Formats: sequence, C-alpha cells, structure tokens
Amino acid sequence: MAQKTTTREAAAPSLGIDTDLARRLLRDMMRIRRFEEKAAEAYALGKIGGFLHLYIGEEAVAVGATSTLRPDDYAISAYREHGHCLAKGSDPARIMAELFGRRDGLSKGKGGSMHLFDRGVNFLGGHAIVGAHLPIAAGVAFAIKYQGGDQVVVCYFGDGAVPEGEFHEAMNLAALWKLPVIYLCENNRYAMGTSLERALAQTEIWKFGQVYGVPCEAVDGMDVLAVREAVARAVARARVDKTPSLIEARTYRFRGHSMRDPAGAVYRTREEVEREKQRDPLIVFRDRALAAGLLGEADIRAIEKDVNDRIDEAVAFADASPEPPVEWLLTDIYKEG
Ligand SMILES: Cc1ncc(C[n+]2csc(CCOP(=O)(O)OP(=O)(O)O)c2C)c(N)n1
Ligand SMILES: [Mg+2]
Repeated sequence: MAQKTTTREAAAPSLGIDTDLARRLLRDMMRIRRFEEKAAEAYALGKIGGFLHLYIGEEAVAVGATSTLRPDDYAISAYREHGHCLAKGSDPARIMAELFGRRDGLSKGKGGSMHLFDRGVNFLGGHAIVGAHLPIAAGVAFAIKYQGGDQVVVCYFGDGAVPEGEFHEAMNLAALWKLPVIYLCENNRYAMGTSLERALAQTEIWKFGQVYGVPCEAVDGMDVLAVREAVARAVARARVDKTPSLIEARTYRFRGHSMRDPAGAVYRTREEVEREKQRDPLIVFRDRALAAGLLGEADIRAIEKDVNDRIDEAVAFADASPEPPVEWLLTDIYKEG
C-alpha cells in the first residue's frame, strides 16, 4: 500500500503525456470551470432555483479520474456532481437545462442540480444524502462482477461522508466481496462549514483503507496528472483482479458550500482561500503543458474559445427549453398499485 502523497514536480520538463491528451485534460477542466461560472451567473439571475453546489477548484479530480475510464465504466457521485457528469461525457446543454428545471434536462427538469443522471454515459447520479451512494456503488460493482463484466465503478464522495456508517459498510463489503469499485474521496477539508479536524478522529482519510485491507493512497487533488496516475493504478487493479481501492484526493473548493454560502468566508480565512487559489488546477496544468511544449498559447486560446462557445450554446439551449408540463409530476416515480 502506498503511503505517500503523489505530487508531480512543478518544473517537470516532460509530463509523460502527448499533446492530444494534454489538450483533452485542459479542455475538460476548462469546460467544467466555464459551465459552473455560467451556472452561478444564471443562479444570480434567478434562472436556477433550489440548491447549487459549485465544483470550482476541484476540476482536476473528475477530469484526471475520468481520463482513465472506458465509456462503459460507471461513475456515481454526491450533489456536487456537475463536474463528474460533464467529465463522463454528458452534453453540457442537457445538464444546464436540468439546472434550469427545463424539460430537455437530463432528468427532464425534475431533478435539478443535485440529481443529474445519464444512462447514455453510465453516469449514475447525483445523490443528495451524504454517504447514501457509497453502498449503491458497491451494488453496481457487485452486479458487474455477478454478470461477468470487466467494467469498473468510480464513486466520488466528500470528506463529510467518511464519518457516516455507509462509508464503512461499503468499504467492508467492497473488500469482503472483492468488488471492482474505486472509492475516490474528494477531501476539500470542509463539510459545509465544519472542518475536517472537527469531524474526523482520523484525518488521514486514505488510512481507512488499511483496516479493510483495501489498497489506498493520498494524492494531490489539484494535480490532474497525479490524480490520473493514482486512479489508473486503481482501475487496473479493479478491472483485472476485482480489487477495490480507496483514494483520497486532497483538493479545495474555491467557492462556498452552495450559492447560499457564496464565498465560504465565515469558517475559512481569506488567506487560506487565496493560498489555495495559487494551486488552481487549471493554471497549474496549463503552465506545465506550456513549459513542456505540449501546448502553445494559440492552442490554449483556441481551446478557450471552443469551450466558451459550447457553454454559451448550453445556456441558450437551457433558456429555450420549455418547462416540464404539470402532468409529469406523476411520471417516473415509484408508486404502489
Ligand atoms: C445524511 C445527511 N446528513 C446531512 C446532510 C446535510 N449536508 C448536505 S451537504 C453536507 C456536507 C457534506 O460535505 P462533504 O461530504 O465533505 O462534501 P462537499 O460539500 O465538501 O463536497 C451536509 C452535512 C445530508 N445531505 N445528508
Ligand atoms: Mg468536503
């Protein structure tokens, strides 16, 4: 079991990836960032109701992890899931329409920000109850194994899920039944306004893997390549040996918990937030790709333009989509009789 935090050197001359991959990683992170900036704008304009939890600052985790997956692998997440769903390949326009509560949204406008699902890309939600989807991920992995498949499941969750019973039940079953699931904890150091130190007796989250005999490691979650390498190791173990893994990605949310806590300024110091912004995963990776000669300034401008155009289209699509009809309130639900 690895015990160190994996971090690539900032000045590494060669990143060990090709231009195509560099372009894809940067594009996917920029797409998430832009999508969420536009979602925040739409929320302020009253176009999005209910909850909205932004992933800004954490993009390297979803993008690094997804870059190791096949399209038929599964991803499942909590409520801060726009980035995971986008990274898995969902159409930004249909996600935006869901946030707007419109009928062309991924969940027909009936789920909203916290309940994105997309069978087309094997994205299994979007779960608002902290910890609830961890046993579901184990169940999906069990189904894959039972049916003789070789897909894997990546389950994203926050540090706030670790003290919950579901985390421990799921880790136990995954280890006991040797399930092809990767538990990927996004440790952003806060659960709403509660810091990690106030909630966990053991703050080295990766160590919980040890007691269950699950391969585990911590990784710099602001470093897309470090995340990619750690998850690739876990995917290889899961796909071939049906061995689960626990990865703790150390990351940071630049915004508050939700739009009701826009800056997270009550429980964090301004200095802390500014210090973490120096580790902005998009800027760090962009600069490394430039320094390594993988991308030029013109490439980056082209990616940026492409991303901005696509997200503008997503907003226009969401704006144009009608509201779901009232009769839809009684469809897609479980009911007796
Ligand atoms: C079982 C349960 N308890 C409490 C809540 C209220 N709640 C919503 S988000 C949250 C914090 C979770 O933090 P974390 O898992 O670290 O995720 P992050 O928001 O940092 O991404 C809490 C306690 C909930 N949704 N579900
Ligand atoms: Mg957290």
